[in-house]
Amino acid sequence: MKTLRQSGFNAADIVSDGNKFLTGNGWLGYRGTLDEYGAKECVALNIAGVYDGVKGKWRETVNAFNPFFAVVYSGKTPLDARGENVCSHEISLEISNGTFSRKTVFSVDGAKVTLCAERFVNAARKNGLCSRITLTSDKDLTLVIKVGVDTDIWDLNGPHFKEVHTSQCGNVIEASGVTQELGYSIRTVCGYSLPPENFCNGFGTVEANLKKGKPFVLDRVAEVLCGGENYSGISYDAARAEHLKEWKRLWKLSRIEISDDERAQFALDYSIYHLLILAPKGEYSIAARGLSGQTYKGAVFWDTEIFMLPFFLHSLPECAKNLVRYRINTLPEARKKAKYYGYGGAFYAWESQDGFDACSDFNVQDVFTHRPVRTYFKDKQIHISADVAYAVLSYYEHTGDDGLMLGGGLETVLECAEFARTYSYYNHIKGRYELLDVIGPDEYHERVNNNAFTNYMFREITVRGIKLAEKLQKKYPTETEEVLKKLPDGIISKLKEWANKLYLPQPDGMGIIEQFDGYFKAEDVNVEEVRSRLKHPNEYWGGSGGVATATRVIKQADVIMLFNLFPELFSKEIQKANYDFYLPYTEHGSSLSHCAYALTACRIGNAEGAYKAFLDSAEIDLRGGGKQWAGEIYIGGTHPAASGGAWMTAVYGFGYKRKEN
Ligand code: IFM
Repeated sequence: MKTLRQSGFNAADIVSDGNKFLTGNGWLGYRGTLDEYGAKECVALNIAGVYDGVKGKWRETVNAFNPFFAVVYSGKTPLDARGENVCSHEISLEISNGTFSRKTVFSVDGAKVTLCAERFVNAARKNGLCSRITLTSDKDLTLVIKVGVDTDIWDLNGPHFKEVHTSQCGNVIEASGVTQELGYSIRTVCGYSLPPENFCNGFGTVEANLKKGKPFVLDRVAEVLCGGENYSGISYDAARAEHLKEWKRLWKLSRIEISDDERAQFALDYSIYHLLILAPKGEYSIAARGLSGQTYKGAVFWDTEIFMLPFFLHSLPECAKNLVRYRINTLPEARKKAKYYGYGGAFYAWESQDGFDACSDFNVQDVFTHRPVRTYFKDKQIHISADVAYAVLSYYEHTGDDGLMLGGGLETVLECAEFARTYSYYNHIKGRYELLDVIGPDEYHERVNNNAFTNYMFREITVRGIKLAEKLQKKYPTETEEVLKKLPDGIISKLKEWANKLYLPQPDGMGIIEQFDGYFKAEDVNVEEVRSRLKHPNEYWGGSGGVATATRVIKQADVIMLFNLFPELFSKEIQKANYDFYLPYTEHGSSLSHCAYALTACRIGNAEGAYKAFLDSAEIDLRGGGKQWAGEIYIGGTHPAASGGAWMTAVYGFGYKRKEN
């Protein structure tokens, strides 16, 4: 498997390299940064599913203290990749085993000193991460390495720790803190193969007496520990061995080989790598920007259910179960949210932090006025509940896991359907139920009526949910009755009647499904025209006054998403007509968009379009692409939904033919 390599140093790439060279193990993510970097260079050791909020700021995932700070000194001169004494510099990521390496050659007092460092987040153990520094010189030389656990860490909405303490005991340095809001106690503990001296505030020094041509090695074995967890003290070599073994297992279960196309092979390997480093190690889920930082508050979006889950279902079903369980476990929060807005059933969090909806009513900041903009993602993007139900049903389709369906799965699906039923409005004149005042996947058009994606999704999950209930009723009448008893009386018959009468927008004479009521009446301009109207590069295109709002230009695949989720419902001709119609209006302002078009392109036989969109999705983090700003809010990081979408395109698109019309 190819290694990702990059030679030379460019300060402008520091942030995007942090994403591109990310390592992780599903619980911890360590950005692709250098040992000598600090908070300013966005070093981060991100923890999945551990949240904290600072008063007046958004709650987000917590970054742990950084165990791998190190600067090598020759006298007072630091050996720093940004310095003038650098002869060569290279970083690499071994995607076959999740190891990040750097090799920098310095010119020091007439000697050539090579600094190598490798780092991995232990795939075999949730808390662990290791690093080995190797120094070699072509002359005898004494250097000093400043090492330590850096407590000055990068945060978007921090600082998250109060009561920060550092200490040293023998070879081990520890930094601990308690989070501000929820009071989690989190420690970063790091053991060194040589004891650091001169300890002060989490840092110490190790003297390196280099003998010509003889490597000097310093190992660091770190763990991030919550509450009363204990430091394991495992050796570097033992940790390395278990880590490599686990990566071998992961690739064995997930590699896809592509013949005669190195570029596509690497792009797909890289995408799968990004999914593997996020594979949850427990009943928690995956954030929209993975473990690359705190963007989007470290929250879980529909990205996981619709774009990533398929990979896990096919490759690592035990992780898929964790992802589905996460939603089942957060059903009480979804019920609360539905109730809060005045509905029944379960309205899932648009930005879920353990079920709590972290989405703000003002999720974008205007670049001109610097004022928060009222956005309606939280209260109107109701398709999230259909996405969750769809995921539960897909899990069942793949695994036949009756136990999980009786243990919360069926309840979740029916409650999501019930939510939509209570949200809907009965149009007496037209004799049908309608879903009014919603946002579909295209977030630039807020508060629209009868978004086709939303209506079809709810109809399908309702019909399939009822079938599931009937099947379970036959197999396990008592247990199923117990489940139904927890739900509103007569829920099945009410849902049946509702689903039969729910309005499903139909293709017009040209075969086009209108994205929402009135979409065709919006200004008919393409993406480039709308882009040319921007007055600021980071301006938000949607909301009440956005450049796209009154036009047909959409942020991301919307109607097209339907064809990927329900290909059997639409003929090839309809899919093609809609693909051709919507593509020129699609900005791909979301990383979820390219793969949706890629998948449909595969189905309609548009190989060229499919291949281009596949690469746009699979290479997004290799190219350092994707929007970095929504108004004044930073939204950069990795794009695991695009990685999942690339995987789907390879498997469901290029590699697999579904039964369809
Ligand atoms: O879930 C997406 C959404 O569809 C578009 N905005 C970004 C979110 C997180 O990726």
